[in-house]
Amino acid sequence: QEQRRRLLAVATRFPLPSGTFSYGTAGFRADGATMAPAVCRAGILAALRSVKLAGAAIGIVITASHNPVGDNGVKIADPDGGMMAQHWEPFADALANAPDPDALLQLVLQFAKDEGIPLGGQDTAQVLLGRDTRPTGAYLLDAALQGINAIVGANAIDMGILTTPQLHWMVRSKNKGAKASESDYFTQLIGSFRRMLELVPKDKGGDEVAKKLIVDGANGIGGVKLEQIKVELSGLDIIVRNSGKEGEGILNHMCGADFVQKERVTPHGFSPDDVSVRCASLDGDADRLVYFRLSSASDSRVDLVDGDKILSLFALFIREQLDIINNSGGQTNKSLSARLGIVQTAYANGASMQFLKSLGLEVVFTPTGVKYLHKRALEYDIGIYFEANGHGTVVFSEDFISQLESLSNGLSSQAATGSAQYHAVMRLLAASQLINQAVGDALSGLLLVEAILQYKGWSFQNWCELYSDLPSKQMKVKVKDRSVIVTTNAETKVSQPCGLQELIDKETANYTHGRCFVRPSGTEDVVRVYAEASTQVEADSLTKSVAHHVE
Ligand code: 16G
Ligand code: ZN
Repeated sequence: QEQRRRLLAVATRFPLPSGTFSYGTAGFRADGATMAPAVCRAGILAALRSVKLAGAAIGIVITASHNPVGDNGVKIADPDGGMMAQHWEPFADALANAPDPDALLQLVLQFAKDEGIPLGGQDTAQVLLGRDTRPTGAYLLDAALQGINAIVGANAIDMGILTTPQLHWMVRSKNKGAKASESDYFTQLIGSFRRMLELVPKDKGGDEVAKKLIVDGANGIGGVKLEQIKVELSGLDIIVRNSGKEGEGILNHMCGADFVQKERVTPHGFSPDDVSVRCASLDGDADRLVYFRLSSASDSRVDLVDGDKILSLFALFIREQLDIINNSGGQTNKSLSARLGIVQTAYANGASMQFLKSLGLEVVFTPTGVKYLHKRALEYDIGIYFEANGHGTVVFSEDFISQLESLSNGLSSQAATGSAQYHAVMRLLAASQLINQAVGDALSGLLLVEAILQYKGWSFQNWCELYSDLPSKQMKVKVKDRSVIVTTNAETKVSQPCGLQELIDKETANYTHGRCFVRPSGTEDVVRVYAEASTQVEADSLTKSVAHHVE
């Protein structure tokens, strides 16, 4: 009775606006001012999910990532810190679109019955909440709290203004029974970064690797957090631009990882004086990371290091440590059995795939969206995934981590802590602590990049030269109904409408190294066209001619 009363009351307080919500690739997203009903319902859903999972902590993040400051959104994290299990998405959609309080109540009761979710108990659910710096954030956080509190026995914990990956990390840590506050997060990041630097060979690091790093914070939360910890990152001299301070500019406007990766020009706040300095760019909620460098002092074009090249650096480093451990013929003849897998999407530059395969690595593809890549990466002992746009991380299996731990114990009991093998084991352990295994995290990714550059004694230029990107082009095409396009094979082929794939193949055959695919966007009402070819002119022209067939 109390449960029914609360649900009806909260649904009455947040009547549905016009338009429909769809959980999409990354949760619900819309104009921030219209989001309260959907966010409130996401709160109900998160609490139900926690009840279903025996009270395990669930996360809610209120953010619209790289989208304009007026937008906002809501996303739910599962107990392992990853994205909410996909089989709950249809319920999320139904709940968000329930037309009136009665319909909402019936939907919840029916779903609870079908899923075996016991309603009405005490202390049955806990939900951690975080939000980014958007002006509608506090208002929407309140709507989420009201949604959570509409489920009897649910406890909500507001973790404050955070990056998206911080909240995912907290959920994961909490459910592992580990410390889960923001200061615990920073302690882990700073501590493991320091250990990585201590393990840099003495002949490396030094002067080749410039300590200076300029970070474009997208005027979002990532810059704020980086300012907070940068003094503790010895070995790095970090300057934050677009830090989100009063007067520095608008969130994601002419800055941030999405802008830099798509436009390939310097973000707002950079000048010709920055030429040749290593720069990084985060997005508004700090789950995307790209690097860049001003190409010349005379214009604003940049040399871009995208997610593919970050992935390649990580893969190279991890592969090297595994080789040291297994081939050093050193103190122990125990070797590690580790399945190392790389996960990319169709947007990965063809040159990156060639490079990774030339290292003998297993490379697989999934559709766009972190939820698909992450899940696939978990199938390996070490799974490395990245989207070209800078979303990505490394995940380690528990079994592999315990193999490393026992190897390190064995080596130290043999007084072999000076061996190359021991150092490689310790580097992998430190990397597994530094990288955020819940979800892609620009801050932790940035520190891992910096540690690896120092380890290798590499400049930005050395990193760039791992391989050269094939020229590529992206275009959006506005269509009446994007759902008429259906794709298969990790979005590389069109299965519907009939005949479109043949047209794409025919156009592509006219170009050397030509590759092209089209897919309906998961976040906007458009169809995206992507093409690669051996010159920029050819890539542009292939994109254009295929876009013409889509219109
Ligand atoms: C979302 C996804 C991102 C993906 C993008 C594609 C997450 C956390 N974010 O931002 O991974 O690259 O959508 O957008 O999964 P699109 O479908 O509009 O091209
Ligand atoms: Zn983001």
